[in-house]
Formats: sequence, C-alpha cells, structure tokens
Amino acid sequence: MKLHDFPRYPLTFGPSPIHHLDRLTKHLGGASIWAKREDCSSGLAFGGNKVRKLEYLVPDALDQGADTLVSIGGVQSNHTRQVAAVAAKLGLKCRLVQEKWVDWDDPVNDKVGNILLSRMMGADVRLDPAGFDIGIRSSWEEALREVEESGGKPYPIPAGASEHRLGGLGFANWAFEVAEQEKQLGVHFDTIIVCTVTCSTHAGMIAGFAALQETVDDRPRRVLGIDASATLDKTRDQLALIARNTAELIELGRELRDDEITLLEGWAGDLYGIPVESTIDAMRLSASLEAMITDPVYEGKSMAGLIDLVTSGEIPKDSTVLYAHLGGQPALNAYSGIFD
Ligand code: 5PA
Repeated sequence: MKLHDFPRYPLTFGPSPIHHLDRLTKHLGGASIWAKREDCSSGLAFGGNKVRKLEYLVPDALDQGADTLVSIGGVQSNHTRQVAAVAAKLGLKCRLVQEKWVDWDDPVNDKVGNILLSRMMGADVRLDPAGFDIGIRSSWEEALREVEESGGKPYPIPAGASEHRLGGLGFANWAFEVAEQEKQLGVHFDTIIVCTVTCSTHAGMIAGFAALQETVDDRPRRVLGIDASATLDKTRDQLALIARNTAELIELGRELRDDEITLLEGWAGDLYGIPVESTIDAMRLSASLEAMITDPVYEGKSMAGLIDLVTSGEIPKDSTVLYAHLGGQPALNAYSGIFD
C-alpha cells in the first residue's frame, strides 16, 4: 500500500506550522534556521510528535474493537501522556506503565508535568522501578495480559509507538507535508534536524523523504538525527530497522542506503534524561532569543546539536535548515532545579 492509502484518524489541527527563527539565525551567523512545530499542532493535552504517529494507529485500534490503549515510557514520558490524551478523546481506557528511566533528583518528578496530565485525563498510571530501555519490556506485556484477564480488549502501543508496524507512517507523511509547505513558503529545506530516541520519528522521515525523492521532488536533503538516548549502538540499529520496515510498508520500491540513515552523537551526555551543559545553554538560547521553549530530555539536546553544527559550519552558511520541534515541554515542570 502507498503511504496516502493508509487510513489516518485526524487528531491534529492540520499541518504543523513552520516559521523562521530570525533572531537565532542572526545570533549564530550561519545557515538560515526554521522550525516546524509539532508542539503546537494539536489541541490534545499540549500535543507533540506522538499525536501524529497515533493518527495512523487509531484506525487499527478501532478496527480491532480495542477498548484500552496500553503503553509504556518513563515517569515523565511525553508519549504516554499523548496516548492518555488520545484515549480520552476517543472515549477509550488507558493503561500506562511508567518506568524509572531517569534518576533525576526532583521531589515532584513523579507528580507534576506529564504524569499529572495523564492522571488528570483518567489514565490508569502505574509506576515501575525499571530503568531506561527503548526495547520491548515484560512489564508492558504484563499490563496487556492484565487488561485481557480483566475482560478488556487491549491495544498494544510500545514505547514511543516505535516498534509498531505503523509507527513510522506519521513522520513519513511529515515529509510530504513539508514539501507542500515549501511550495507555499518558497523555500527548500536541505537539512532537517530531529531528536532521536525510540526512532520512529526520524525513521519515518527517512522513509518519507526517500519516497518524496522518488516521486515529486528529487532535490537532495539530509535528515540529521541527534541522539538523545545515550545508548547509541542500540538506537542506531533500531533506527535502521524501523526506517527499512517503514520504507517497505509504503512500497518505496528500493532499499534505503546507509548514507540516508544518519544518527549523530555528541549532545546526549552520558545518560538519557539528564541534561548536560550544552543542553541547558541551548534551552536558554532558544528561549531567550525566540521564546521557543525546549525541554531538558529531548529538544534541548537536538537544539544543542543544531547550534554546534551551524556554528562550526558543518551545516554550511548557505543551507536552509528545518528544526523539527517535537514537543516535550510539560516535562520541564519536573526539572525545576535547572533554572533556579
Ligand atoms: C521524544 C520521544 P522518537 O522516540 O520517535 O525517537 O522521538 C524522540 C522524541 N522529542 C523527541 C520529544 C519531545 C519526545 O517526547 N519520547 C518518548 C517518550 O516516552 O516520551 C518516546 C521516548
């Protein structure tokens, strides 16, 4: 099936807005920088990149007659908050496993931000002491079993909706959306910057831009993933796998080349979820120049990557860059100490 033939349940306002970051561009003195804002493209509980992914999972869940969405993430997972939001909007139940992915010493870390919102929206939130891992977890499989045993019909959504057959479609379609917006704006984005952890955002983009190139627009572009997992080898393997599976699913008609799958290291620090100096500097810069708010777990790290790549000239001065803002701001409340 081609990408546009997959059913999509609308949960966003439409295409996410794109705008130029003129003060940041001027400050860095290099490439022209724009942002595409997944953080304000949906009215569902502050939105974010998962809403777009879930638009392609919901028709499948409804087809199967599921009554409970079951998912997993860290205590401050944006993903699980978006699953809770979608469940609320559809009138479904939601069961969430929230693992201790981050050892961050903040007294309200498991009470504010994302987890507070998920509780408010009626999700059954259960804390689990397990640490960070982007793979399939037994606690999640257990949650699925429990829903079934209590007479419910669970719909399984793995971490970040990534290791799901349909998980890459949302951001494959993002590529086509970008191409439409480029026409309206009269620009061409030769470089895309995206934060990568469970991988279906970046992987979907890779498959989508490859399909775009085969069909409507063969101009070259680079999609640069900035790793925020700090488990680089595992993430790189998962990225390649999901990109290739998504490419096959949308009938790209050729193998993805290795040079289309680029994951850069250098900004994650040593541990997932722990901001380093470059993260905090990037968060402060983007907030103070553009009032564009980023979080310490994901977008602060990809923003740090963007800043360095533009400043060093790695992304050349004549480039036009699109920064994918994937959301994540609610977690800021659980990191109040950073800007004390
Ligand atoms: C997340 C993910 P991928 O997981 O698709 O690689 O996306 C990375 C990403 N930015 C980037 C924000 C704001 C994100 O929330 N979040 C996860 C979560 O549980 O919230 C899946 C890890």
